[in-house]
Amino acid sequence: MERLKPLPLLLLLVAMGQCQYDTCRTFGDLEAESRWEFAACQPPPTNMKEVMQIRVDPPGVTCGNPPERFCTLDNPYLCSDECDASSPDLSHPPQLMGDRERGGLITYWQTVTWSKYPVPLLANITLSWNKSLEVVDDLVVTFEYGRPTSMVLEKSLDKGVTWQPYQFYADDCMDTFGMPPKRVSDLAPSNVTRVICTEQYSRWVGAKEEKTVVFEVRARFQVFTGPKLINMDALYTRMETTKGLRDFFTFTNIRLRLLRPALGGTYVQRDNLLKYFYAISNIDIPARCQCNLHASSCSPRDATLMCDCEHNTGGQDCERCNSEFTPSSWRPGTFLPLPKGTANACEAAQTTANCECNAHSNRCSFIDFLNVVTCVSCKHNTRGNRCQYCRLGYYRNASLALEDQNVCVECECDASGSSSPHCSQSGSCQCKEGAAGRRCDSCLPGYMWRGAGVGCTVNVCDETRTCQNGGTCVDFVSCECPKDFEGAYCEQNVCLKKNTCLGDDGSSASPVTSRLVVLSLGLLVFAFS
Ligand SMILES: *[C@@H]1O[C@H](CO)[C@@H](O)[C@H](O)[C@H]1NC(C)=O
Ligand SMILES: *[C@@H]1O[C@H](CO)[C@@H](O)[C@H](O)[C@H]1NC(C)=O
Ligand SMILES: *[C@@H]1O[C@H](CO)[C@@H](O)[C@H](O)[C@H]1NC(C)=O
Ligand SMILES: *[C@@H]1O[C@H](CO)[C@@H](O)[C@H](O)[C@H]1NC(C)=O
Ligand SMILES: [Ca+2]
Repeated sequence: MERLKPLPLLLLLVAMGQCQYDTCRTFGDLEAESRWEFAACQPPPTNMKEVMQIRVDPPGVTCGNPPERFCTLDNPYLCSDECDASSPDLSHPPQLMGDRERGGLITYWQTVTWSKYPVPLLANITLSWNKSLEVVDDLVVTFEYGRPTSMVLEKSLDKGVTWQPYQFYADDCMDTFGMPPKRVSDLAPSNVTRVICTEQYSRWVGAKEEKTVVFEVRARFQVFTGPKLINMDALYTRMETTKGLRDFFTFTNIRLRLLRPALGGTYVQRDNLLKYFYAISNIDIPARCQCNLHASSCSPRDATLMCDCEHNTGGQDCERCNSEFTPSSWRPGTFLPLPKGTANACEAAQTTANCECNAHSNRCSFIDFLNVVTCVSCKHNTRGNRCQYCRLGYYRNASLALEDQNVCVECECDASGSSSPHCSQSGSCQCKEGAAGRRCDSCLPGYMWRGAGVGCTVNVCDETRTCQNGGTCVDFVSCECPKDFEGAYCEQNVCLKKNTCLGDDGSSASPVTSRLVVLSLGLLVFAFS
């Protein structure tokens, strides 16, 4: 890997600010060789206890108001300790669960004692960030004076609106929660997100021996990566492809429901209830901001953590496109292909307009609440919100691509022969009676084109509707009859009508005509033939 000198580095930084780039990169110093390190975009992990809001329920469960003496399980007869909320040295407020301890001094939150036994001694500790986070290592809760006999770890994904159990803890899982005891090491890739009850952190081993209750994240990762977390790529691939896996490690709030304090390995002793209480000195939450793989940092703004979104995304979790980008082009970034991932940047409205609008418009407008794009001013005789249809009076040339400039062909329906200027998808115009052809510019048999404004009219006489008795069809409109005949088809013999035929030679009457006359005049005429 080539060492980057100061000038190229500066250029790269400038370039980064201007261009879209596919990956987040940091300038790493690995084995004394400085180089760019490419990785999927995610903020570095931090201990989120530094920025958590702590709420303890019920109100008044914190000791010291009024001041109270307490004993310990290790030595229940030495009860010289006192909790007094009004004294800085003797108070144990909730924020001591998240403080930085200095000089080896352990500071802790502590509850009232179980003096109201047998009413259960319950306490809820709710930790809130108002931001979705992704846990990256074990959550560790440190209990002074013994770990609870039973408790539930819960989480919320929606800022505290709904909650779900994360893990159950009891010295007897079956007895307390009706669940068989499990360990995370029992889990396989197929059920790594199963909510289990564990007895590992609740059995009495002495108050000073084991102080921690752990939610094992590392061991769950190891199901995919192997025991030394070497194959992180396998984890990232799983994160991409296994539904619900990322959600499992994501939360906005964590709640500890403390259900029963440490009992010292025996039954509750009613004669000394001052030794039963909860005390927590520390809660470690190693996590990172969940930014949908679109940010490499996360910072507090107005006391709320916000992702510093890249890739034209915005919002607290980079969960949408910035306003000048096409909303529907939003995708989360991905870890794949490993190791750099794909940015899936939001697309600019101008560049997407061309493909969203089938190359017939370069302007879109967005209807935000419908999350749809509508193309503006479709050209090339197209219409529709994606310019995907032909304007009325045009039809699609099916042998051309939708993006072709000539895709819409004018119907050219003949104004005289058509009843509408619009045509069907195949280009057929709607013809008036007697008209025919795709454009309705010709006539059916028996009809005659009469020119603009008229179109086709039915023939009065033609080859099938012949003029009789030697009459001539003039312009398909009328029969011109010989002397002595009249009627539309010259079918009437004038002398017959006037009874003047005897004086004529009748030479023009052919046998055919005679028979036709027979048909029309009946028995009276029959006598003449
Ligand atoms: C703790 O929270 C649960 C809801 O998860 C609620 O039902 C319960 O009453 C709370 N307990 C206390 C002591 O506030
Ligand atoms: C929580 O975060 C949202 C931003 O997503 C912000 O609008 C809101 O004010 C925050 N609420 C509190 C209580 O800080
Ligand atoms: C998880 O799956 C493995 C293998 O399929 C099985 O042996 C184990 O019992 C399961 N664990 C739980 C908690 O269901
Ligand atoms: C449709 O497009 C093809 C290919 O360019 C062309 O040959 C044909 O004439 C077009 N048809 C119409 C009706 O314009
Ligand atoms: Ca502390």
